[in-house]
Amino acid sequence: MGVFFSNLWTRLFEKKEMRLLMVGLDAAGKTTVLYKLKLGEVVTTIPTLGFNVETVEYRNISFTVWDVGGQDIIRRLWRHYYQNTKGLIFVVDSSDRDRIETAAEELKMMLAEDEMRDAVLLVLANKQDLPKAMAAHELTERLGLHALRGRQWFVQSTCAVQGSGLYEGLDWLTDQLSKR
Ligand SMILES: Nc1nc2c(ncn2[C@@H]2O[C@H](COP(=O)(O)OP(=O)(O)O)[C@@H](O)[C@H]2O)c(=O)[nH]1
Ligand SMILES: [Mg+2]
Repeated sequence: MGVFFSNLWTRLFEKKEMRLLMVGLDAAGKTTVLYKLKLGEVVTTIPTLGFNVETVEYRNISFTVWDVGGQDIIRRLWRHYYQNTKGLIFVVDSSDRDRIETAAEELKMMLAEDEMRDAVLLVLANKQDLPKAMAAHELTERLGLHALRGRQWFVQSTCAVQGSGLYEGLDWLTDQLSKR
């Protein structure tokens, strides 16, 4: 899979350093996505108690990953990572109907951040292999994506454990970013 991505991202190599954030509720599948991409060494840092950040540097692109949700005191620390964000990847466990509203609220809060103003949004509708998974169109509705104004967004169905859909999702994202 790594080969696919190196081809995909040659388009962006000319450009300067960019940061992609990948967030979502815990257990959505973010860490699985990160490892499946095989971009490089995943570094886990714990800047403060209970707040794990995973990063991968790949050429001029840095991936920064953490779990959203939880206490406001931790929330404030996230801002440090928002700077220069070009793309937000929001990972959802499509089978987790109990927490889809929480996920929607978290997404809304992230997008309201000033530094996220120009970021394109890729939603990974993950765990599509599970029987009760919500389809992309239902997630689109539950996340309120049609109500977003002035935002480029896309929902990609994925199964991170198999790696399916990841390439397509990131292809969309890099397409959007290379157009800029
Ligand atoms: N069935 C299924 N399980 C998945 C998928 N993606 C991740 N998981 C599982 O969900 C759990 C949480 O994944 P993880 O990547 O740790 O989530 P994170 O908390 O968002 O980093 C793990 O047991 C994964 O194996 C998927 O597409 N389908
Ligand atoms: Mg994780």
